[in-house]
Amino acid sequence: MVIYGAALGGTWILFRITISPPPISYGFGWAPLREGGLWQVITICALGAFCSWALRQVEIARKLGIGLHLPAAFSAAIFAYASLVVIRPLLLGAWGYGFPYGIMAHLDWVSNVGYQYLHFHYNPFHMVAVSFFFATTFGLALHGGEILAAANPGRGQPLKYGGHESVYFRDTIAYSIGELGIHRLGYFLAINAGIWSALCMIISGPFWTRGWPYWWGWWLNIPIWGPHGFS
Ligand code: 07D
Repeated sequence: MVIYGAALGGTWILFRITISPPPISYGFGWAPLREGGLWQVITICALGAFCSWALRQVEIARKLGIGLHLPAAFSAAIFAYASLVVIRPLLLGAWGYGFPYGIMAHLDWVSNVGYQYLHFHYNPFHMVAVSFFFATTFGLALHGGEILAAANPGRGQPLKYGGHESVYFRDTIAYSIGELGIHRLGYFLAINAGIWSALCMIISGPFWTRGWPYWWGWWLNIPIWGPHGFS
């Protein structure tokens, strides 16, 4: 269906191919295939595929007798995707609020939606999501670096394990979270990145319609600044 949609689009330039959602005027109705109907079918298939994928992870985890941490983590990613193409459009009143499937098209959508709220960096939940994304990559780089360092001690040196890794961190920052702990931390950071991304979009429009910088008015208006305040 993606290829059919691309064939209807009049270009085979990879970066320009796009399959757009229906115009807002269709509301929650079905649109003809060429006018967003394909987007609707593709969205249903995508969500079906992602959810079945998560359920297969559950099946395999059960077969192996391990916890359900993997499907739980993947569910955060599915939640982030669903927040953009199902939850937010449902709250705003039309499927047309979903994002288009295309390389440049989805980037343009992100830019346009961002500027609708003047300056998206001021969205407090976007701030939290971005912080979790950065913390996740930082944590993975540190952890990956440490594991590689222990596994590559240099020619002629014995391989090093967890004990050396913990001591390395105790020596550098006076604390080691431990072998299990570092994976709990990574799991926590990464899942929160997805969850706060979803939340930052669900509130944009349905619960806050002005520019995000204005949300921070509460900060300028709190009484500790004195009788005249900042605003
Ligand atoms: C959504 C992926 C789910 C994946 C699934 C599986 C397949 C199949 C098959 C391989 C969540 C997919 C599977 C496809 C593959 C095979 C076989 C994960 C998802 C289910 N922003 N912003 C985010 C930053 C600005 C804006 C998120 C940074 C501007 C809008 C993240 C900056 C403006 C939206 C983020 C920045 C703006 C976002 C995205 C910096 C524009 C969103 C990650 C440094 C002017 C989106 C829920 C994500 C969002 C989003 C980061 C800047 C607008 C937190 C670092 C100021 C409109 N931004 N942004 O969601 O939250 O991951 O979506 O400037 O919609 Mg932003």
